[in-house]
Amino acid sequence: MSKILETITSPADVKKLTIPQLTELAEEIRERLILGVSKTGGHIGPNLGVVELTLAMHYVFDTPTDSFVFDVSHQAYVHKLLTGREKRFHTIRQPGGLNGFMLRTESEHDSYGAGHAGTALSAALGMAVARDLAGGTEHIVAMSGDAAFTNGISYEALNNIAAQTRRLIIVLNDNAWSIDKNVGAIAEYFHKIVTHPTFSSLHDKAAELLERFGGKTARHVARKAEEAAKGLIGPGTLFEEFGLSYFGPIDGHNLPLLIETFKFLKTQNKPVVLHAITQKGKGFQPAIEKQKKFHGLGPFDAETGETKSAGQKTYSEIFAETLTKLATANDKVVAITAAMPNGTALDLFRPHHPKRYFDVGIAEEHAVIFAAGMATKGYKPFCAIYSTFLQRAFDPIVHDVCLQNLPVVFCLDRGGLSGDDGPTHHGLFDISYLRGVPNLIHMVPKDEDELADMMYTAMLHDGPSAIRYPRGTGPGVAVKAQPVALEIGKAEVIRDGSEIAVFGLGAMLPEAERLAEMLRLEGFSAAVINPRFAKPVDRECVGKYGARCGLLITLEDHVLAGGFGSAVLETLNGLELRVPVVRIGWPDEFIEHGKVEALRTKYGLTAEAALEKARPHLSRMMEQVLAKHL
Ligand SMILES: Cc1ncc(C[n+]2csc(CCOP(=O)(O)OP(=O)(O)O)c2C)c(N)n1
Repeated sequence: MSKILETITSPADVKKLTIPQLTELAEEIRERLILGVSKTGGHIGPNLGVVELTLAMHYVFDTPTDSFVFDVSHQAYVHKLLTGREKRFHTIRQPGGLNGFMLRTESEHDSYGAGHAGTALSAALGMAVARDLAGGTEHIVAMSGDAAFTNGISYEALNNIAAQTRRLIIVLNDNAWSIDKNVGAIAEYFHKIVTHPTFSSLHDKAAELLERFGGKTARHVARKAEEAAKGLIGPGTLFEEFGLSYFGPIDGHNLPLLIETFKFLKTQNKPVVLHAITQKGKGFQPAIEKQKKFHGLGPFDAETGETKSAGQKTYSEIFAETLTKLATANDKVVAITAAMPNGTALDLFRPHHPKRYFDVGIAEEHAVIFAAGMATKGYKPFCAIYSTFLQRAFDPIVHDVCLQNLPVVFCLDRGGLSGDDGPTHHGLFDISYLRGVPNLIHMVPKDEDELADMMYTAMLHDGPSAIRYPRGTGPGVAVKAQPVALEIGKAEVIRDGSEIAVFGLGAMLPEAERLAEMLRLEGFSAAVINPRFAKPVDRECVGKYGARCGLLITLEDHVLAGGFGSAVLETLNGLELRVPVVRIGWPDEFIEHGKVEALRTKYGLTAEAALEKARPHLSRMMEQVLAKHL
C-alpha cells in the first residue's frame, strides 16, 4: 500500500506532508525498498537505515537548488524514490533501468555521482566553494557513513573545510557498520561518543522534550549536545579540532528531531557536522540479523530474506581457500583487505590465520603501502582489492611496491565487467594501468585451478605481481591438491593452428575456443592460446604465430586502450612483424550497468562479433590461397 509514496512526484510533495504523514511515508518507503530490492537485488541494508534522514533532508532542503552529495551513493535509493523516480524504481540495476548509484545524467537531483567511498566531503566542499565564489546562497549537504571516515580522503577534505567555506553541512550516518563491522580507532571513537552517558541522556531527553514543546527544544538539545561533546574528549571532538561545529549524536530515525535539527543547521554560518545514529537494515529483521549479507546482495525472499545458494564456488572463494592453504604451509603469507572481507571472501581465511589477516578499512592506498612495509620485513602480503578500487592506489603501487621491487601480490577481484553495479565498479582498466609499471608481472587465469597456480607462482616470485580474476563463478574446474609454479611469461597453447592464432585472455578463453571452431568451419586452421600473462607477454609465442599466421585475434574482458591486445601489437612491433591483429575488448567509453552477457553482445565481445570484425582479413586470406592455387 504505497498511498502516500505514489503521490510524491518531486521533493516539493514531501514538504506538503504533516509529521504523521511523513511517518507513514517512511513505512511505505521501507515496504517499497524491501519488495523492490528483493526482486532486483541491491543495497537494501544501507537504504533502510537512511529513510528518515533522507526524508528529513528533502523536507528541509530544496534540491536541485540545494545539493546532496552521498558518499558511495549506494544509500541513495530513498532519494531516488523521492525525486520523481518512484515509477521506475523496479528497474533499478536492471538493463536500461535506473543505476544503483547517484548519476548526474539520471536526474537533476543527483548532483554528484559516486560508487567509490570517501569522495563526498571533497566534492561537497568543491561545490560549497564554487557557490561562495559565485555569490550563491544554496545549501550543500554531504552524507557520509561512519566507514567513509576510515578513508584518507575524508580527512584531506576535513583538513580543508574550515579554511575554505563557512557554510557546509555534513551528516555522519553512523550505523557502526562498513560492509563488515567497521574497524579501527575511528570506529572506536564514534562508539565512545555514542555510548557516552551524557549523550545517551541528551538523546532521550531530545525526543521527550520535542514531543512536549516542539522545535525550539530540539535546537536547545542540539546545542547542549555540542557543549557536552566539548567536555568529552579533551577540548572538543575530533571534528571541532578541524574547525567544524559538531552536533549530536542524535537518533537518525526520529523524524521530527531530524527536521528541527536540519532547520537549525541551515541557519548556521559555519561548517557543521551532524552525527546521526542509525540502524542499518531498520524495519527488516533478516537485514538486522545479517548485516553483512544485506549490505548488498542479489534477489532475496521479501518475507524471510532467504537467497538461493550459488552452488558452485566463486573465484573469490577459490582465492581465499587457496590463500589459506598457502598460509598454512608458509608462515610469511599474510592477507590484507580494504574493508572487503566479504566481497573478497577473505572472511573464509580469517578464522584459520587470524593473526595474519588485516582489514585496514576503506583505505586502498594505505593497504598497499602497509603491504610494502610488511614485505620489507620478509613477509609475503596478498592484497585482495577489487580491480576498480585498486585504481585508488596507483601511486603506492608504483612508488612503494614496484620501484622497490617488493614482493607484494595484488589479487584483483572483479577484474572485468562487473555487470549490474555499473561503470563505477567495472574492473576494466587494470591491465592498462599496471602494464606500464616496471618490475610488475600481471597474470590472468583461465579457470579456478590456474588461479591457484598463479597464486603459488606469485608466492614464489621475488617481486611484485598482480592476478586479475572475474566476479562470480568460473568454468568450475577442480583445484588440484598441490598447485604448480608457472613459468613466468609463458603462454599455454591450447590448440595449435597454422593460419590464424586466437588469444583468449582469462575469462575470454571459451569465446576464443568458440571462435576457433567457427573459423575451422569456414576452412581456417586456427590456434587457440591461453596467454596467462598480460605482462610479460610471451614474446616467443607471439613471434612464432605472428610469423606463421596471416591473422592474430585477441580477446579480453578489458578496455582495448592499453590492454592485452595492445601489448601483443607492441610485441609484434618490437619483433618487426607486420601481421594484422584484430582486437576484441571494451571500447573507449564508460560501459553502463546491465547483464554481462547482454553487454558483451551489445559491445561485440563475442565470437560472432570477432568473426565479423575479422571478415575482411578472412576474405583477403582466402583470395591469397586461391591465387596460389590458380
Ligand atoms: C574505494 C572503495 N572501497 C571499497 C568500497 C566498497 N564499499 C561499498 S560501501 C562500503 C561500506 C560503506 O560503509 P559506510 O560508509 O559506513 O555506509 P553504510 O553502508 O554503512 O551505510 C564499502 C567498503 C567502495 N565503494 N569504495
